[in-house]
Amino acid sequence: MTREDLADVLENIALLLELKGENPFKIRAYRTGAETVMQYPGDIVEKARLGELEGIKGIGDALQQKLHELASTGKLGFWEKLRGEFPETIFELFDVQGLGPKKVKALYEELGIASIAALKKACEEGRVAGLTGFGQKSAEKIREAIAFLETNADRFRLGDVAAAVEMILDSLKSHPACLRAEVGGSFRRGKETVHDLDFLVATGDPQAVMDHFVGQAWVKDTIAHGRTKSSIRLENGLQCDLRAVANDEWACALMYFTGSKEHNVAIRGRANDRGYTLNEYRLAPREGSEAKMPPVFGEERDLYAFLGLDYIAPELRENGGEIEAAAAHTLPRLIELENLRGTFHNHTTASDGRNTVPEMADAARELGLQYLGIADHSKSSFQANGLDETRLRAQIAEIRDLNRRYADEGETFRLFAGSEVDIHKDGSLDYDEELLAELDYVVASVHNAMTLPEAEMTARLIRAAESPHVTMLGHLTGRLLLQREPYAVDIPAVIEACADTGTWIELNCNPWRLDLDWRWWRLATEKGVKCVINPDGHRVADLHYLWFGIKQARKGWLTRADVMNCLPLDAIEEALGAKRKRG
Ligand code: DGT
Ligand code: CA
Ligand code: CA
Ligand code: ZN
Repeated sequence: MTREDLADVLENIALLLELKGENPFKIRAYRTGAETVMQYPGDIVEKARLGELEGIKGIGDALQQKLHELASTGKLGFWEKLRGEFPETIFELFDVQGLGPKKVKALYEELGIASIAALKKACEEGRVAGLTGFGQKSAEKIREAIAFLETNADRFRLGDVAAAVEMILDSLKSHPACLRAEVGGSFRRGKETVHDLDFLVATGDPQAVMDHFVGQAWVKDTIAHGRTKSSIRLENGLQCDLRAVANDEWACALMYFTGSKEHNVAIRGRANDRGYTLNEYRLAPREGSEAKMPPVFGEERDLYAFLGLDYIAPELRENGGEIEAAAAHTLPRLIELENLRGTFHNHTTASDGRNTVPEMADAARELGLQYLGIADHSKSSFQANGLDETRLRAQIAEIRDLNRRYADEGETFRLFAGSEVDIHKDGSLDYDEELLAELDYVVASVHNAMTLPEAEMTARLIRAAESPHVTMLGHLTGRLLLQREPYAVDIPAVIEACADTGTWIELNCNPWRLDLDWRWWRLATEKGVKCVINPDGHRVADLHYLWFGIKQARKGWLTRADVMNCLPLDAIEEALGAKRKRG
């Protein structure tokens, strides 16, 4: 039992009680309990197991008993009984965007719908549109949401597989017969979502490494178990392939299994033009060609060099011009994690974050950053406990105080007082000019009215960019990977407006967002728009999201010069004020 397991059960109880139409206070108690379990600073699982939850705010008597039963026995009678009253598949319905408990309840009670398959059928047969509170338009929305789920059903967010990659690589490298191990495929290329993981080892004893790979505790199913190829499935459904090659095949194999397929095809064409065949194991003279035998390639770099190319970083291997640039020696020197000097979009306990300003600051200092921007939610984001004017002014004062203390202590670290300010439907901002002017910077974001028509949404974002106080636009398209499509917005037009006004665009590194998408950054930098890599951190651990952001930035061909938060402290201070100076 983990903290997440306990919280999940409480959350799911709340959902089912809602379907049963139970007392809202009781439902609220389970939700609060789940949140408390997630946030509790100590070992809550152990406390629950020992029955020592008394006195913890947010966990009432009834919940204490249940958590104790769950943590000590791994089961909860109440929960087993409750879930027995519903078909197991009913939870699927909560994954459909736009379906909350009220709608699920109506679908279940009125139409007996308890699975996505049944819901889809009912939509097609026009039964959903006829239901009170639904109508033609909402039935159409549900159909679209189901289609979206179906196309994403077998993919995983980068952030949801990174820990598994590390775990499996460590395990492979720990085997004595493993000479080298690496992850390839879409994960190595830093794609925002992946279908499966592709591991590669160099070894003189492939069978031993394969046996080791399929024999680990985390293997739920073994899909294939051969001498040089195996596939397993993890508990969460993620498939992991492993290939074993000889050490002198490593470079060709790693390039092949990293892909992309389109990159491989183009590289193979280039080899072919030079009289060679290239496959997943080796480069060899084509039959009948005059080409001489190539040397053994130790690293991918040597293989690229043999074909007249500079080394191409995995993130660029999408056949988007990287091969031509490598041939012309014009590849950019891509940004690296070490280049970041600070970040700007971070939340604290003042709005919906989990850590205080000083805690976030300490975590940033520990990461070696020179500055940290605090940008809590603004007042309209009441669901995220957004700050009203009084609270924001108090926070600005707190930040100024902390900065004085750092200065007194001879620390060069600095906090910046910002805000993630809601952009209203008409493009106006959530605070008045006077307060905005007191802030060091503003991240302007859309958090409501996300379904505006494209022209209105575009005008809304452009108007925000035109404010002299808006330093940067936050999570520009609002997408949630595998869950919510981007807003309808004319991205090139917004990029153009940002270029005209000197507004920066955020690359939000929260693994659910990774927004703006890497495919747009080459256009943005071409237009002269600057990027800011922000974790959208809600707790200290989230600062590590920066790693995902760097991956996306590299996929977008960004260099340190394109990214504002690579600037050292003195330069960033000036840059933050530049737009207001333009007037
Ligand atoms: P994914 O798993 O859908 O997120 O994307 P990838 O790129 O990881 O694709 P995957 O797992 O099917 O294959 C891993 C790599 O193996 C792929 O990036 C390139 C290489 N590969 C797979 N199939 C082919 C193929 O038919 N032709 C070529 N040239 N390469 C292939
Ligand atoms: Ca893959
Ligand atoms: Ca694969
Ligand atoms: Zn936001």
